[in-house]
Amino acid sequence: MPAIDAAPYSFPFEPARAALLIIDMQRDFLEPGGFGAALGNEVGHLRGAIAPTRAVLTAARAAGVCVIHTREGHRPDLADLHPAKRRRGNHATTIGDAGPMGRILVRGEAGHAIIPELAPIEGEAVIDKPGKGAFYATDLAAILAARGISQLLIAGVTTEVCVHTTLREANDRGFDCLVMSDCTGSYFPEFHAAALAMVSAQGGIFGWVAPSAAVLAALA
Ligand code: C5J
Repeated sequence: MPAIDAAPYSFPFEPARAALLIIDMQRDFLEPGGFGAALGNEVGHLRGAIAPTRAVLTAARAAGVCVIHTREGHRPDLADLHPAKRRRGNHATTIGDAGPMGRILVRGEAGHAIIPELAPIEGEAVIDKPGKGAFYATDLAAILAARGISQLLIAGVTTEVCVHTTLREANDRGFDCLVMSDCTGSYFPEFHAAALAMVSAQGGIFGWVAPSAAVLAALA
């Protein structure tokens, strides 16, 4: 079994029971003019996660490891958008409003798409989620169960929001989760560091953390 060198101890990787889960690597979060920018964030902070995630994605595909992508966003009629989520922050431009990449965080709009560098290919599930966690109001749990997946290798943005929410949901559902430190990113570098530290603290209370190099070594 190709163990992955991780914190707080080595991850017992089982490729046939693992999925690479890439969270919300969408134009709305990573490019100017999207949801992240509308909240006042510097989107450039997230772009460092793209190249390492692409390397892991390429290696996972070559190794035959299941790949699943998620996208945060809402139906065009916003029927699945809690008013509280829309109101939150009291920003001038918010979810459903028009922006340079179409309506913000709305399914089917240009900004909702996964960035071209990490675009899904045939056979890879894409989970559309209305919340921060990928299990809430989605069929992710059913898809993982049908494929016999019990381990998640997690990449994506942002570390302390959708990555952490999904990780916590997965942990409570019995999945072993490994978060890749350089394949995740936050608009706030200090939140990124703290969020990663929270995962592996206390003997791995939420799971494991490793750099992509360790995962690539195990996939090779
Ligand atoms: C946020 C996410 N930050 N994908 N979404 O609103 O982390």
